[in-house]
Amino acid sequence: MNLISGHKEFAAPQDAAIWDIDPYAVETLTAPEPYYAELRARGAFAYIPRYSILACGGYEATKEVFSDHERFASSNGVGLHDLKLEDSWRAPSIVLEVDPPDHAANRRVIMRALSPRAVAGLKERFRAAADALVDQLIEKGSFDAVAECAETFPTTVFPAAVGLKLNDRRKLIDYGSMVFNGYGPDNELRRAALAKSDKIIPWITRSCGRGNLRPDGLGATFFEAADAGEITEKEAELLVRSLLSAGVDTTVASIGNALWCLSRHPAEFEKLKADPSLTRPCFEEVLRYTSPVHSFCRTATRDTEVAGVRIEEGSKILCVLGAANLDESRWEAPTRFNIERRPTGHLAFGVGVHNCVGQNVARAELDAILSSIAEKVSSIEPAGDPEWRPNNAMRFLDRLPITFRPR
Ligand code: OVM
Repeated sequence: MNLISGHKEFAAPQDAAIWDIDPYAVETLTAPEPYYAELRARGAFAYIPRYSILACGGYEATKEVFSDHERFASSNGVGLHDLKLEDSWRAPSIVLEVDPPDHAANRRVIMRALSPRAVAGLKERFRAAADALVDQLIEKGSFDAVAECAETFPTTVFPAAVGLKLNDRRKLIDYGSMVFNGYGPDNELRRAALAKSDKIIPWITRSCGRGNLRPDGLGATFFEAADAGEITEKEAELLVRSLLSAGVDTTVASIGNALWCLSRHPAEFEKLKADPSLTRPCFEEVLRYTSPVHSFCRTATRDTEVAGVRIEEGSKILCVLGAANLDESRWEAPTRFNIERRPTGHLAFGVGVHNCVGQNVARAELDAILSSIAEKVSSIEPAGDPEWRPNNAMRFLDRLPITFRPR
């Protein structure tokens, strides 16, 4: 078997367009909408020769691949590298990078830790932290919403909720960069992120140990499951690692992207101020409109067919969630940011057995920060050009200068 970009090389299927694009070029990652549109226009799947992958971005095909864990496995990895064919830079996640039936038991342990009741218990602290931060930002007036809000808020409240004793914002952000850039090809982004391994991995590993988690945090519940014999000690540590992998960059992206949307669509912010019950629909629309996780892969477990395209066993499929969430055949005026849309069925949290298990925590964080802003801020104004931060799996900002005027 020939390996290409870490997975099995396969030929273009007969009915798929062949497209010589680099989805991982910095220009594509920082301005993806034209790539999303062209991907959808080329049919259900496009074969990309340089990586030997099939990319899909139409809503229906993307949803079909993502929903069917029997035909499209996660255990070969959700990035380009096939975890079954190559050693990875980290041990595979026991929830993200695993298939049923093993997946279910591990996911159940996380679901218990992140239950609606457990998350309800965090809301007051999230809101108090949001209020304190928003007061500070109003005091400043103009600031970089990435460094001073989007990165600050989750790296303050989330490690505290997990019960992490060794909190270090910078290391959490650098680890997130390793995880999400790690899903891409061996490009400059991936190499630069993984170059920090020597500093970050020992710290993350230590942070996930039982002794470094407070007994009242979410992480400690995994060790209760270990004590009950439900999972092993090592598995409990890996579940803490999953929280730290999945819970930081995703919410950093969501907050930054939300402030980008609201600062560029002031009429939508006016709607939010007038009706606080739009906080949650506003977040869902930010997710649909910006897709913080822009793409994840699946691997065909057998010869199969989707939308009339024959897919051979072992094919790596790049599911471009960002493209599916802007598909004009699924959404009316998809390029319009409309917080009253209520975009049920968006794929930003995935779909199927692997759909985001932390979505209640994400919603609680965004609810806290957006409600606080809607109550305290009269206008969110651009104070300079936004800069996007290229990342092999995330769509988020590097810099967003804005001004908060008090209400
Ligand atoms: C994990 C993990 C890592 C990254 C993302 C994710 C979006 C999960 O290590 O389990 O979900």
